[in-house]
Amino acid sequence: MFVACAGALLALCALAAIGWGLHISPDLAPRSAGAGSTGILDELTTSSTALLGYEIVAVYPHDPEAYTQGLLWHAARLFESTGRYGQSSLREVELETGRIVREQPLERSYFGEGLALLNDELFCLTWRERTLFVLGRDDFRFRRKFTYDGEGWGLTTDGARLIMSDGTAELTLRDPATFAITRKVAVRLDPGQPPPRLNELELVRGWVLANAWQTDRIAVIDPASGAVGAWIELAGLPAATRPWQKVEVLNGIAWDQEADRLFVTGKLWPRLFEIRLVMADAHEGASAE
Ligand SMILES: [Ca+2]
Repeated sequence: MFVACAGALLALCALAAIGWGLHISPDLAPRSAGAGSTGILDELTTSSTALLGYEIVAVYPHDPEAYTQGLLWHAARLFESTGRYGQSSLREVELETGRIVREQPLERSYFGEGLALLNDELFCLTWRERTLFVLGRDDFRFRRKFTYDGEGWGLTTDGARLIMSDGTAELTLRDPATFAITRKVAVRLDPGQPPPRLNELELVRGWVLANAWQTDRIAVIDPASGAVGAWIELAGLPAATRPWQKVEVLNGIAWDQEADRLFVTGKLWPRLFEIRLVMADAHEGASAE
């Protein structure tokens, strides 16, 4: 009886594994590289909202213990910030292996959030601790800190200003020397559309890409007007490597500007994806929601 049950269980597991493999293998097959991954963003306008989809270009390992809050690429280096009290850290990660090259933990009383790089300094937000840490890019040493009002969620930069999200549908532009707010930008939505809770950010081709918390979507926002040029629909990304694996929400966007590679991952995802944006649909004068 035991042998029969164990055999049935094994058969079920094998079937599940085969089913899972069949399900994901076509998606995971690398596509031809070289066409550029984000060029389609240059075709967007602020007067209509497009719906974009994706193709998987490459799949890399990602620390399944990393509660990803910030992700960025600079000069062949991948930087990541992670959250949760007692587990928050700033890391430099090797893309191909997921190995942590360098790590700076935050004190247990801080919940790490968004991450931006400006010149040779890393700016790391915290969630409810109202503290921004500034660290050296290459030595990960703490240099300065600033305080701010409200919650810290996502952070990116346009090369001159820091751009921050706080879990609302509003972005704040800030002076990197003082972290003072220089401008607020409310995301423009169609009437009746639920306001997205903007989380991890990345500036790509002049647009702010923002993870909309607890969705599989990224908003493509014009930081000057707040207009949404597109939504990127990322539903179906095979985040887990096992069907029973617990993964959290999509969060984490990085752009390799030189090679035009776009990376996305999520909280506790064992995978990090390089994707190419493709047009899925377009709505003149209307949101894709
Ligand atoms: Ca980012």
